[in-house]
Amino acid sequence: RPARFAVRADAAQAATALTQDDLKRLAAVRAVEQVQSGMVLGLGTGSTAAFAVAEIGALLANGKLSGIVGVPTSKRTFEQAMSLGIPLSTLDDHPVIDLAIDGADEDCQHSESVDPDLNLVKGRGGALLREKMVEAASGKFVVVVDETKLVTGLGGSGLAMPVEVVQFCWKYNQVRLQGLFNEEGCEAKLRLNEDGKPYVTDNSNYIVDLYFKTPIKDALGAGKEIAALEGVVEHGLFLNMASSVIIAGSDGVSVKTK
Ligand code: ABF
Repeated sequence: RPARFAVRADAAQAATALTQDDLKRLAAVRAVEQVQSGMVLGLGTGSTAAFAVAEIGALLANGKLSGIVGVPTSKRTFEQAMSLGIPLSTLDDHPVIDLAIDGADEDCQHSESVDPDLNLVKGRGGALLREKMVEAASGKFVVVVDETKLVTGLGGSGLAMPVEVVQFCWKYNQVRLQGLFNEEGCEAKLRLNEDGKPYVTDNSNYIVDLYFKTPIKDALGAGKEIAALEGVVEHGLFLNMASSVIIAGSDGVSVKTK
């Protein structure tokens, strides 16, 4: 299926000596330009998405936006949005979302010049399940990242690809996940807090992080195999879900669109 690929580098945004936080804010603010009064919004999680939530809160406070309803993707985002006075709801009450804005851990640049993958790894912040539910329910899902998130193949950063599993017999699933990707030199590790206790998600589950040594060969196939394991709740491969990715870098802001 041929895909149209649009990159818009905005020279006016080009800047030097911007911090990573500046870049995150630039991407987030650009995404919020798509928000219109009356929209139901998916509110992402993480430091980049938090800039978008803050911007939405500011626009509501100064009257430039109204009638917004936000559906948060984590308890953290719920707290932030509440503190900003953003009216909130749930997927139960608002199952159709107009626009979701969220960050990512990896944005795949695999075949950038021909076909934008817009495939992502998400969930290092631990919110992957609610993020995937909310973003799958969104008519438009805009991803905001700084340039450090760009990779040439998912899993290629050497950092975690998270899998949320039920607590019951989590080791059983750790071993099965390890077994799926042994040949790819993957290590499956239970995510721990600083105190050495297991990290518990907002949904009372554990996370097994998969560390690949090289990019995942077949991300679509890998996602299907992981999801087929009983006791796996969700995984952090967000494939073919994003409508666009806004990338802020030292050369400016660019937008990849399907
Ligand atoms: C969420 O926040 C997660 O899916 C992802 O793990 C994380 C990215 O955080 P940050 O913007 O702080 O890098 O979007």
